[in-house]
Amino acid sequence: MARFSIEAALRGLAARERSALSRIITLLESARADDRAAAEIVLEQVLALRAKREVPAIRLGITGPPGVGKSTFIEALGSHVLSLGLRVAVLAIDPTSQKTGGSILGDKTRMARLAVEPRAFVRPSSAGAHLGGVAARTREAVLVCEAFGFDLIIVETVGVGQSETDVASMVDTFLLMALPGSGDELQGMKRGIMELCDLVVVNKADGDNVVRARNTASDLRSALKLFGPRAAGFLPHVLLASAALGEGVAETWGSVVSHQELLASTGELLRKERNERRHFFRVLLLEKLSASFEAAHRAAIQELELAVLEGRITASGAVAQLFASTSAEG
Ligand SMILES: Nc1nc2c(ncn2[C@@H]2O[C@H](COP(=O)(O)OP(=O)(O)O)[C@@H](O)[C@H]2O)c(=O)[nH]1
Ligand SMILES: [Mg+2]
Repeated sequence: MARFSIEAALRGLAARERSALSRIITLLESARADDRAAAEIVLEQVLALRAKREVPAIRLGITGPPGVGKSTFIEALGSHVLSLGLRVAVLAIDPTSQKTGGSILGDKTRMARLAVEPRAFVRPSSAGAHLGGVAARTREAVLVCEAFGFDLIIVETVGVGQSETDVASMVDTFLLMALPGSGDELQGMKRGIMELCDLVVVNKADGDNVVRARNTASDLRSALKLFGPRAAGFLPHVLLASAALGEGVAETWGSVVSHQELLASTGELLRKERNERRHFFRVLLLEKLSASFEAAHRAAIQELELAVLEGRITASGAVAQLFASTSAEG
């Protein structure tokens, strides 16, 4: 990265300059040791700036299979929120984008208005192989967006693997997007996601799909009832939408706001925030611990890894041996 003036970037952030925001997020994403050191200084200031907010940002996670219309829907929802005079940021995690190289470009055109609007900010990041690492970086990017003063921060993630659990833990409201489909397809929907979500939007409820979408919505309502209400007796809303036609978008925003109000009035928002802080601390601690342990015992780790590869020792035996030898050193 080019020489980075921490002070200039922080001044820019406080003055709500999007270029400063981009530079800070790029710094946070860097794996270089000296960038990481600078990132820690920046994060301290970011947390201080964030703590000065009078009204917290609404943090909304959106997940769903590729092609369900997440990006199109975010453009519509974001535009609606902008029309209410609010500021919106979009952080998109796409583990598939590194392979195809196409989806980031696609997102730029699908979020054309948000990409140019001064009160909006769109940041795609390619998760690649290090999904865990990207989740930690996204968590930090959310903090920076909160410090910047966005009213709504959307984290878009593809519904694959662990990313949705991570994203659910860093947002207040978790929205699942589904396609109109048969009951069989819904059966295949991962139970874990159904348990995590606060809101379901059946998208593409347009043209020939309208009846199918209505049936899907009622199937989903029955399925969600089986899981029982969330904390505070909240049963996830199931809404129909057409991101392409801009239908169901204002209603979805209404549901997000009422979910947020419920979380605030029951103390759940505060509890989430505390859990989130602890989780974040643990994630950073683990990251640091594993990096410094690895650096201190690289040779021994490599030797044992080879023994594991060749079947000379079991994985758990190797870990036990490593810890026995390293703790003997003191
Ligand atoms: N008919 C219809 N098509 C849609 C709708 N929303 C998105 N699409 C189309 O579905 C495709 C995938 O959309 P995209 O937003 O990229 O999906 P993502 O992968 O979930 O982000 C695009 O060709 C969109 O134009 C909708 O509400 N109705
Ligand atoms: Mg997308």
